[in-house]
Amino acid sequence: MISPSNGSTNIEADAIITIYFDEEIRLLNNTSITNINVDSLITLRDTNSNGADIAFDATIDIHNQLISINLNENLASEQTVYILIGPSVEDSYDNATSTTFSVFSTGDSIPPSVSIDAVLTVSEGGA
Ligand SMILES: [Ca+2]
Ligand SMILES: [Ca+2]
Repeated sequence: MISPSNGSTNIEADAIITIYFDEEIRLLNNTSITNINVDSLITLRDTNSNGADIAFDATIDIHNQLISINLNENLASEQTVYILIGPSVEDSYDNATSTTFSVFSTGDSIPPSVSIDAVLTVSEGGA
């Protein structure tokens, strides 16, 4: 289960993305997931699966159930983000997960710009 969920909007620019599993997970070859190798399990891109990579550092909790993805930089205003975790992890009974993805977007964090139009009024008449 990925948070923000697929289709979410108005996500904070500095959001921490999480992927939660309802049981302990490990790599398919039965080795443990670490704060180092967890990074390679996750695809995080701008806009869609073909977008530019978004830099992050992921960690996994001591229960091996919650992956937290810390973004190196805040997301942009109204940015669309694509995150995917492939069928690369399994539970302790060798049941591999299926591919899970989420596409969400950040809110508008840019204040409205103000423009003032000066209207030149020409007064008629005069001396
Ligand atoms: Ca296995
Ligand atoms: Ca990491």
